[in-house]
Amino acid sequence: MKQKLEEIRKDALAAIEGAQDSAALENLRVSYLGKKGQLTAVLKQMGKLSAEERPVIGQIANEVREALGGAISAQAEKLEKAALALRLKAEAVDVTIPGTPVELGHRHPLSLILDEAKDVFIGMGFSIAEGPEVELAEYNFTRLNTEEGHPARDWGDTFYITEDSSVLLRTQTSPMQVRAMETMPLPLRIIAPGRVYRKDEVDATHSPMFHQLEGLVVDKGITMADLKGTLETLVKRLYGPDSVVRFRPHHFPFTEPSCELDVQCFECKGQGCRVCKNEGWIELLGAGMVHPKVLEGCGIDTEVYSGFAFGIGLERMTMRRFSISDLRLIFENDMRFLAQF
Ligand code: 2U9
Repeated sequence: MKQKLEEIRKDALAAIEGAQDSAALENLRVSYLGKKGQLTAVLKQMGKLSAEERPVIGQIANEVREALGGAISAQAEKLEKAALALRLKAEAVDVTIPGTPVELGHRHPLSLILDEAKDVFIGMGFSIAEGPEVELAEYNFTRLNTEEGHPARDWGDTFYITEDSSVLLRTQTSPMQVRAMETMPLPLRIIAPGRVYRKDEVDATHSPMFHQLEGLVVDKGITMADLKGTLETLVKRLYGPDSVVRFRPHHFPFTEPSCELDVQCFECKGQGCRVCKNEGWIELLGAGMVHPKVLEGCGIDTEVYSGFAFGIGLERMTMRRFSISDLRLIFENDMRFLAQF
């Protein structure tokens, strides 16, 4: 039996040292020290020994059990450390490597131009009006001196919401200004930027939805001089102090007198070239003195107050500023186009 015990110690220690994982180690523990283990089987034979042999063999058996138990614990600790070291290596995070760059967005060219124009007007004491895009014909036309039968009211040009033509998608941001004149105290200095809608087929210069920036000043003693000074300042702030502007007579139902403002072609200084289609001048906006009927429609005494207004097509201004040849580029959100701004 002594020889058997020595044999078990030798084989077990070798097998324990060779165990590659905790499962193999547990199997070894069961096969040697378990209820049906090899060492347990030998110990069950102890009854057959003489009184002299029993204590001797018993001591050796205990030494073997302790040796195996110790070896198993040591191997388990070794395997745990190895597993931890493996995990630490596999899950190591190198905090010094550069982070994943987050692609930053940037403002759309239309927003860049709108922000610039807003800054100029806010610098001149204007505030910004907001208003509904779904509007009443009353505010979009009637209150702007655009009576029934005017071509702008045609179903072919305007997106109507109701059959009776009383509700529509606003064709200009002027309705916001009418609402402001009805509700805000005078004097008034506001700009009204926003989306407007007209029944146009999409092509390089037209879109059924586009953006306008309109402005309105109502105060005592406002004249065309205020209109011309304000708009010339806008152009010089947007296109540089050497910009040259000219005013041409025009007609709008909501302003009298009306005019259009041209800026001298930056390319040819008025000689005529491809950029300005040989005109020498580029049309930028429309404006005029607010028609007395429009003021009176808002309860404003035209003996005391007068005002001027203007309207700018923002896409047109943006295309000119960034030499964009096709309006559709502004709406298509092609990143190859947008990444240039
Ligand atoms: C009120 C009274 C008058 C706004 C004005 C224009 C001239 C004008 C066009 C420019 C390019 C529209 O986007 S566009 O096609 N607009 O030429 N707009 S005067 O006049 C107003 C506005 C509000 C109460």
